[in-house]
Amino acid sequence: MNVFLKVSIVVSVLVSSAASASSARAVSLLTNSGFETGDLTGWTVAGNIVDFGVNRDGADLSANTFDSFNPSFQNVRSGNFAAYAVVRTNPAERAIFSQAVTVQPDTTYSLGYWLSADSRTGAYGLFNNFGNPTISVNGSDIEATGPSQFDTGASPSDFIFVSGEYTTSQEETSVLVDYSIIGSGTARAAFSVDDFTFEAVPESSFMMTIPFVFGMVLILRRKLN
Ligand SMILES: [Ca+2]
Repeated sequence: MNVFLKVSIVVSVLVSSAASASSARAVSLLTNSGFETGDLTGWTVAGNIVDFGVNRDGADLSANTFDSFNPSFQNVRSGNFAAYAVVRTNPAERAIFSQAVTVQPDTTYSLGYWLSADSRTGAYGLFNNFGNPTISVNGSDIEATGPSQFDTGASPSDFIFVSGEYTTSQEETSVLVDYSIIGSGTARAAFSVDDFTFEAVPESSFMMTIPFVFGMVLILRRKLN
């Protein structure tokens, strides 16, 4: 085996192991993030809302929603359960799902939730159409992004992701996170929410492994020469 081939093999092994390390699934720091206890264990839900809770897929949510939207049902993205909230934008009725989270200082986290609506309406608007869902940490809003609108549907693939990022201070070891659900303009609609996230953004990106790989190549070349 020539020197070039040996170096190539070492590089490809290092690159593939680095790539698999950075793609490892991050762990959510939330309790009951997907509502698989079948209830709101771990969560505080506040806001001027008429109806919220946890259900299995397909449960009828039409009791407090606008007639034109009905029938409205619970949608579940993963597992057996998801939460729902009946809300509107004007007058504002927000459902605020909150948890205290233990964090590491000086660390960047990804915060988000999956949102869906299984009802008769074709689509709902978000972000400057009918309402802006927000995520806040210790009472201050962070910038949340997601699709500007989404289609209604009964499938797990009909959920859209609303998310933002937060970097803790040098001293921060605990934060209070509020995920606010809002939507549908002036009429009450039922929204399903599942798989809330609060997880560290991986630091070891592929780009950061490149200097390490080239350093190893230089060392190997010297040894092999
Ligand atoms: Ca779930």
